[in-house]
Amino acid sequence: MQTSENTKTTIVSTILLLIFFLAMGSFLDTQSSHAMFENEPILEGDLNNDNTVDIKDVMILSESWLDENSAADICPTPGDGIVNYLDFSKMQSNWLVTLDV
Ligand SMILES: [Ca+2]
Repeated sequence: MQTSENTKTTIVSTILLLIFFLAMGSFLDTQSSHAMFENEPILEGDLNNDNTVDIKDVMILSESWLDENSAADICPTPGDGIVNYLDFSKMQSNWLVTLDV
């Protein structure tokens, strides 16, 4: 019973975070489609390595929610052992950013 409630709470929390994340993204200015730092080789939050942080990356992170030892564990660098709101936050900071390669 407790596990079922925890699972339900986790799912609801994940959905709320996803909605929040998407809402924040819609308000972000797409001022630059390029990386902020010219020599930055890695775009944090680009979990599928297509040089853009977008909904595909959010889906990967959501599927890894609360997982340990996941490639989606990107914050704090080099990861803290769990995929959680810190990783969502880091991804949000690069939302819709695209690297020219
Ligand atoms: Ca990507």
